[in-house]
Order: sequence, then C-alpha cells, then structure tokens
Amino acid sequence: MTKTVGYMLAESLAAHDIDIIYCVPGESYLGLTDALSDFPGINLVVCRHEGGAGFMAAADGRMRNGRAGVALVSRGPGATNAMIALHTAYHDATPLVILIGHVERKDIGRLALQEQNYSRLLSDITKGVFEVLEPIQASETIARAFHLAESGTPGPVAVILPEDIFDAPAEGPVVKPRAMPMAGPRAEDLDQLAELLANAERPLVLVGGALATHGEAASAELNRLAEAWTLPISPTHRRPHLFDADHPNYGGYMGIRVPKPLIEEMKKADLMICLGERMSDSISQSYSFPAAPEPQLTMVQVWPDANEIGRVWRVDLPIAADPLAVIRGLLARNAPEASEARKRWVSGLNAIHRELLAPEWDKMEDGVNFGAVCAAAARHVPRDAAITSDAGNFSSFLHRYFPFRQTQCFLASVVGAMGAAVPMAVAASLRRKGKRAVAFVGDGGILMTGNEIATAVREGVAPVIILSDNSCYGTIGMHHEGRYPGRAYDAAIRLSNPDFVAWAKAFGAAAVSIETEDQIEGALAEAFAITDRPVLVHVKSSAMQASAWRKRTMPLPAA
Ligand SMILES: Cc1ncc(C[n+]2csc(CCOP(=O)(O)OP(=O)(O)O)c2C)c(N)n1
Ligand SMILES: [Mg+2]
Repeated sequence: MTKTVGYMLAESLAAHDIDIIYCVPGESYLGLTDALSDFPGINLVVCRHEGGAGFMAAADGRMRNGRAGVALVSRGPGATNAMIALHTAYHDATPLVILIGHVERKDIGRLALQEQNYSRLLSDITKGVFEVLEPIQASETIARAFHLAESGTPGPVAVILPEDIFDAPAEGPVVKPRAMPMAGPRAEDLDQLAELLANAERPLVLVGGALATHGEAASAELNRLAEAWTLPISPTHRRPHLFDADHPNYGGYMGIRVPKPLIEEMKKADLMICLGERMSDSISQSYSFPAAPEPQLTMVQVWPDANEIGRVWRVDLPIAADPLAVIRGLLARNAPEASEARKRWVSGLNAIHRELLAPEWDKMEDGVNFGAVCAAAARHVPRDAAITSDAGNFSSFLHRYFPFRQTQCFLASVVGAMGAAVPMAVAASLRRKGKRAVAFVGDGGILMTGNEIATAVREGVAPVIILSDNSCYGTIGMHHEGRYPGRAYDAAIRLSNPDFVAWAKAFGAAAVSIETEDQIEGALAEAFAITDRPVLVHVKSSAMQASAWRKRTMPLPAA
C-alpha cells in the first residue's frame, strides 16, 4: 500500500518525539486521525472544547523543557475556539504547534464551508502560519513549524492541512527535527555583568520563563549563584516555583501589583538583572518599574532572542543567550566578598517577603477567607506536584499564602486568560504521570473549561481542583467598585452557580465541600486521599475579602 501524507505527518510528529496530541476531532482532518491510530506511541487525547485542548497543549509546551506541545483542531469553528490558547502561548513565549484542518485545496478562496484564511486570521497571534499545499511540503513543514515554535522567543505556530491532502501519496523522506541553535553569552558580557554585580550595593535579580524551561535542572545552580554572589532572587509573575519561598535569598515575588512595602524597597535597587525574563506590563508594574522606555536603574536583560531585548526598554547590558549559561558563566567567575550593606539589602528584602507570607487573615462573615484554604493547602499539596491557576482574584491568595518550591511546577495563562487551570491540570497529570496536579480556580473560570473534568475521567487522571466560589466575577467587581462606587454594574458581576458538588460528581469526579474555616483541614485531607479520580474541593469563599490584599468597601448589591 502506498504511504499517505496523513501517515507521513504522523511519522513526522513521532520523529519530533511527540507522544501526546490534544484534539477535538473534525471532519477536516480525518486522514490524520486515521493514520494516528497506527501510532500507539502517540496518545491522541480527545477533549471537550478546543480552548481546553489548546490550554493543555500550551501547558505541555511548558513541561517539555523547551519542546512544543501539540494541539490538533478542525477548521473554522475549531480553530477559532482554540485561539485563546494561541494568545496565551504568544504572550507567554510558550512553544506550541497547532495543526488545523482546512477545506479541500480546490475550494480554497471560495468561502467554502468553515473556510478561513489562516494567514490573515492568525497573523498577530502566532509566530508563523504554514499552509501545506503539496505532499512534498508536508514533512518539511512539520519540522519547520517545530523549529520556529521552539527557537528564539518561543511561541505558537500554525500548520494548515487541507482535507484532501491526507490521502494523497506521500512524497520524499520524513524530515528529521532540527537542532536548536542557541547563542552563548560572550565572555566580555559576562565580565561586564560580573563587574556590575560586584559594584552594585542593591541588585535585584528577576527570574522568569526562559529559566523555567530548564525545569528543576536549573534550581541548584540558581541557588548557588544567589548564595555565592549574595543576591536576592525574585521570581516573576506566574513563575513562583523558580525559587524556594523559604530560601533566605528570596527577594520577594515580582508579580502583578507588588504590595507596597515590597515594591517601595525594591525601588531602592541600583541594578536589575532580568534573568530569562522577557519582561511585561504585569511584571514592570504597568511599565513603571523598570520605567519604559528609559529604566530608572541599570538594567541587564538575559533572554535567548536578540530581537526581543531592547524592544520596550533601553537595556544597558543586553545578553541574547540561555540564562542558565549566564548563571554558569557567573559561577565560573569568583564572587567578591559581599559588603555588609549588600547583606543587609538581601536580608531586608527577605524580611519583607516573610512578613507578607505570614499566615494572617481576617475571618469573614460572608464566607471562608480563601487565604486560609491556600495556607492549609500547602500542608497537603505534595512537594513534587504541579500547581495550576486560573485568572481571577482568588489567585492572589495563592501567591500570597502558598510557599512554592522549586520541586513543584507552576502552570497558568501568564497573560491572564480565564479557563486555563482545569485543562492545564489535566495536561500536567498526563505529562507528569504519578505526580499530583492541583488546580486553583474561581467560580467564573471553572464554568469556562471545567468540562475538561470529563477528559480527566476519560484519561484516568486525578487532579485536585480547589474552587473558590464567591458567587461573582470578583476581580471585575473589585475594579468596578473602585472606579464607579455604588453603580448598578457592580451587581451584574454576581453569578448564579450550579450545585458544584453535584456538578463534579455528575462527571464521575469526587467532591468535598468547605463552608467554614474549621472544615478546611478535614476536607483537604479527604480530597488528597482520593487518587483514582478527579476531586473537586468546593470552597464557599468570601466576596467581601476581594483579594488577598483588599476588601470590598460595600457589600455586593442584590442581583
Ligand atoms: C477568558 C477571559 N474572559 C474575561 C476575563 C476578564 N476577567 C478577569 S478576572 C475575571 C473574573 C474572574 O472570576 P472568578 O473566576 O470567579 O474569580 P474571582 O475574581 O471571583 O476570584 C474576569 C471576567 C479574562 N481575564 N479572561
Ligand atoms: Mg468568583
């Protein structure tokens, strides 16, 4: 039998070590699903929504040490449903390859059923869109897509596959994966960096996404760097696992809206090293620290893509290299004896960090303070767990009260797309077999993609899902109340929720409920003891405690 293009595409994916593909099936790519059934080494995970499949693939792209995750979706409706994951991967510099079925080649341009021009549609949300119009291009295009997705500033790449091409006879060989080019740091840059560090009294080191791609491998070397050079280390927004929360060199979490005592101290810095951090609106506190385009302090940026460094900020020392290579370069140079002032700077930042992390919260009348749940969860979440978070104010409690560790893996839509947590926990359970995944999510986000609990049940994985149910889109309520106090829209963010315990059980998941603070410990113990199916922990949480840092000033008006 002649080999088909569909079969060759499957061979090409296998050649790229792809063992999981997240999909929602579609008639536009039947020839590929058929071929994949001959590849038992590739688990084709059938999801309930392309947004869920896309988030799972994006999470996978964060767990494969720089290698892309893969989603496979149908044309038009499937592709547009998946766009939230492309947006997430684009902003988060996550390598992701999305394969999209397409209309038959002879119909391209006729506005055929569910046809889109993907080069136009996806031009600002992907690094590239490659249409395969000839069998000879098929395997080469797969190799090119992975290469583009994973190199430089990583990101999403789309491969468009017309419906009729899968059954065409394959042509040419299976194209092998390309080796990843990576520039090393120049010796003179490392010398200059070492000098800047030696002369700085108050340096800050922000560690971010490009370091996270090394997984745990980078942790020991980062710790040695911090200790040898007497440096405070600040994980950036949504990278809390890059440094142990209880390490004495922890310089405070540089998340979105850093609490006042910490940011005021951080602003006294005389040097900022962005180590593997692309830098963003959220991390720079809305482009105020470092100020864009002219930073108020000496700024060094280490990022594996020369095009990216200097795009927004005028960086004093740009180093287009792998951040781990820079850490190694510094470790190979002798660190000078730290001054007393430098030691005080590190311990001062660390003292503020510890104070902020203190397990203190107010008891609330209208529900459980979610801070109490996050602090208690730290006693139950295993040290090697993956922790995922949705977008919403509930996550502020997680970042304030949960002491993350380098042995854990944290996954979220860094750009703040709701709906990421549950699918990402499914993907983490599949990629990190035998290790627990724990999702934190709000009552808004869970009904966006919580249907992927069905995928978890089908795949036989058992994430724990901790749901903060404050009966509202709390984040938006907080901002609205702040800007337009007492106005009617504040009531419109109230949510009419289902019975979440019954809802979870209907999927075949287990569910426990927390309505008062004294139920937290028992409910979490019960939830974490269940290992054969997903578990929902439904927390009736306070809406008045709007975030870990702010209360509402007025009760929510009646709906
Ligand atoms: C997909 C998506 N839609 C809308 C928003 C805007 N948004 C940000 S937070 C939020 C409310 C989140 O509500 P919930 O999940 O209940 O968490 P809470 O803020 O109540 O803790 C909304 C609507 C978003 N970030 N992502
Ligand atoms: Mg809510």
